[in-house]
Amino acid sequence: MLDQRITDLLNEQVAKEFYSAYLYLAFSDHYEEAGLKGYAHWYEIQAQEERDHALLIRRYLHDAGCTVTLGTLAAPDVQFVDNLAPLQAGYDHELYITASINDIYATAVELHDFRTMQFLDWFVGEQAEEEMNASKLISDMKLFGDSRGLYELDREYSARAYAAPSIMVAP
Ligand code: OFO
Repeated sequence: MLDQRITDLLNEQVAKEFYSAYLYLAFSDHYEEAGLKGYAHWYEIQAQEERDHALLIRRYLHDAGCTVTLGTLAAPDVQFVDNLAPLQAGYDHELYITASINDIYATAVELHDFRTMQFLDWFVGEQAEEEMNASKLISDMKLFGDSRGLYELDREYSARAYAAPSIMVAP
């Protein structure tokens, strides 16, 4: 069993990860409707990854003998003024998720919950990667986002392949 504080924070994180998936699906819808199918695809894959993160935490809670409590998801705000806006919102969202993971980690340190610290190590690395990816999406669009460049970037993002998280055990 885990400390109730950790259990509560991890349950909240499950909802945040599912919300991330929901948010990125909204981004995907925006790009689909704007005719940018590569970006739409990229965010569909990102939504899959976020769902995986939620499931990993859910599995960790179950395996630790804790109760899983699913929270309520809000509808994402999808009023984007241009094609750059979702990318900027995505970067801000990743910073928020990183802070959330760090808060759980800090609580685990305080409680000497080494098991949860070890579990969260993968998420710490994943957040670093996701912040970097989100930042690159922005700089690429700013640098190359004229009509021809945007066409090429869209083609590039259409090639993203889904890969399950390395710590996810195949069913
Ligand atoms: Fe769940 O990885 Fe980012 O948000």
